[in-house]
Amino acid sequence: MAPMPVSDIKVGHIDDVQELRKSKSSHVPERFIRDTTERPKFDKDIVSSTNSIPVINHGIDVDLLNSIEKVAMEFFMMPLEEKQKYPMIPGTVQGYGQAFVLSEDQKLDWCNMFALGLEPHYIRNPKLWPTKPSNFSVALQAVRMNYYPACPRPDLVLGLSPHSDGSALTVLQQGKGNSVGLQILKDSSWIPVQPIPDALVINIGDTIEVLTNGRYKSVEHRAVTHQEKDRLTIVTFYAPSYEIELGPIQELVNKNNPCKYRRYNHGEYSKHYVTNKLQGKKTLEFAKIKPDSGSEY
Ligand SMILES: O=C(O)CCC(=O)C(=O)O
Repeated sequence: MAPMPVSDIKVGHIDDVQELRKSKSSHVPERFIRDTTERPKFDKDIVSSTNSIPVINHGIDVDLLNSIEKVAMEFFMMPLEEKQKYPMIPGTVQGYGQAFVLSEDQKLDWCNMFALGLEPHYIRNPKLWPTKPSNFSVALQAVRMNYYPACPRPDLVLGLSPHSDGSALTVLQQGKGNSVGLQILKDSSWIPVQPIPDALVINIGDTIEVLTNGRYKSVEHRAVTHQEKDRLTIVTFYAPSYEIELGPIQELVNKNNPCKYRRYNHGEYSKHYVTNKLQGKKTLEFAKIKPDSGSEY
C-alpha cells in the first residue's frame, strides 16, 4: 500500500490541544465535548486484571526507553509552526495532527499525535521525518507518539477514542511520572491501567483475534486526560505485511468453535482501519462472518 494521496475529506477546524492548553482557558471547545454516554467517570477506583499485559523484564535498555521518551517530548515541545511542517493529511495516519478524523461533525480527541510508518519500507514518507530535534531519527524507533496536555475538564473529553488496534501486538511505552490515562474495557467497565515505571504494556490486536478464531480477543481501550498533568505515550504496532492473506488457524476451528472470521488481505484491512473513525471494535466487523451467511467451519 503506497502512501495515501492528498485527500479532499472535509474535517473542519481542528484546534491544536497544546495551544488550547497554553491559553490557560477553562473553556473546552464544543467539538471536544463528548455525549454523556461517552464521558469518562473518575469516581471509582477500579482495579482488575485485563487482557492488557504489563511487561517488566523486557530486556530493553532503560536508557534507550528514556532517550525515546526525551526526544518524543522534545518534539511536542517545539513551536506549533515547526510541528506543522509535518502535517497529517485528513484520511492518512502519518505526520503531526489528529488521525482518524474523517468528517466535520466528528468529536475530537484531546490529544496531539505524531506518527511515522516504518515497515514495509515503501510506506515511509521521508518528508514527514523531522529535522528537529536533531537526534530524532537516531533515538526514535516508535511508530506513534501521543501527547495529551492537561485538560481543564477531563470529565467531558476523551484523550483517545475507544478502539482496538488493527495490529497483531502493540507495545506501549508510557512517559515517566505519567498520570493514569490508559483504560481497558472489561465486562462493560473501563478499567484504568496503572503505569509501572519502565514497564511496557502489550496489547493484543485484531489480527491475533482473527488468527486464534476469537480465543484471544483484541483489547478495546481508550485514553483519558488529567486536569493538571500532561501525558506522553509511544506506541509501536507489530502487524503482518500488507500482502499477507490471513484468517483463523485451522486447528482452532471446529464444531464447538465454528469459524468466526473470513480470510482477507491484511493490506485491505489496514486501509479499512485507517479510513474509518475509531469506534470501539467496529472495524473488526470487516472480518467477521455474519451468522446467517451459512459459512462452514
Ligand atoms: O496513549 C495511550 O494510553 C493509548 C494509545 C493508543 O491506544 C494508540 O495510540 O493506539
